[in-house]
Amino acid sequence: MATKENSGSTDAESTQKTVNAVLDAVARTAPEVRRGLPGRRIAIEGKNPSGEEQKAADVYTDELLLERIGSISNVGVYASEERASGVDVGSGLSVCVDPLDGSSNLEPNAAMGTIVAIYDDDLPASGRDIVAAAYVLYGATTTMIVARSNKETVTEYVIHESGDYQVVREELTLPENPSVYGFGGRVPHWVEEFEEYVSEVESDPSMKLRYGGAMIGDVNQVLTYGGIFGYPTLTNAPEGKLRVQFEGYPVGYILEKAGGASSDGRKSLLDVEKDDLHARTPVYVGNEGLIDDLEAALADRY
Ligand code: P6P
Repeated sequence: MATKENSGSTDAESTQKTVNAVLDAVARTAPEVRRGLPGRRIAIEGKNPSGEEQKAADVYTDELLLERIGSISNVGVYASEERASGVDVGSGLSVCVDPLDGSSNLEPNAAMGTIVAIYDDDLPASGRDIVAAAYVLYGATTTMIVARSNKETVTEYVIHESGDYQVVREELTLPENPSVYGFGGRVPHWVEEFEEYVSEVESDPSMKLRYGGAMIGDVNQVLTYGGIFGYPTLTNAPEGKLRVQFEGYPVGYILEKAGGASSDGRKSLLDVEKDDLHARTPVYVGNEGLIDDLEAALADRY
């Protein structure tokens, strides 16, 4: 495990160099991930640390990314949703990965993603320790969205079969007029105040449902069209389903950088504090107005 003095010792320049190397490794590995999917739809023995079924594709992607990211200098720890604890790979930054977010979408051949969060501190880190967050979306094409601490805007790349990648959208910001919404969890398990909020959203004729079952695909719809995605607090799971370190922080960071907002129902996702690497949190991201309305709707609960 990287020690505090190590993880805090990287200066700004070496931090950005390491961030570039990690993002380059993730982009260049994406085509290999994609090529390895067809033969790996099967579930394997065992569960991930969150108690979820693991697919061969999850393990394959995780092992590829550990090998590529773990060999980058100034990366101290590689942690993943598929591993109980971080792997000590040297000293420096901490990299958290959800290797194949939405892998249950493999069988129906729907969108999936790889999520990366890079922290300049020990794990479990704070959302305010993020120095870069990114996600690869395996859709009709393969794209990568990147937000960095040293840049005020979000960049979208397309990744080619060769692993080369190029910018397709610079200064990506959420459209001002939102038009899509998508919320996870079973409706009978939504809390009453959330159900009322969703009815309000649904009554807006400009809003339409977009929910694909993989957060990255759904968040990318919000980033493209404006709107809100949420995996809410549930009556049978008050902390929701999504993991803070691997999903909540990085997606919250990206959406806030793109001019939107994030929340756990009360405050920015980046201010959620948990002391367990695999802790969960309710996740809501999207246009500021929609997030403000959500927090007002849930205020009576907290
Ligand atoms: P449900 C995928 O398993 C995931 O972690 C997220 O990518 C996605 O938003 C959510 O779970 C989907 O959960 O309960 O709708 O299957």
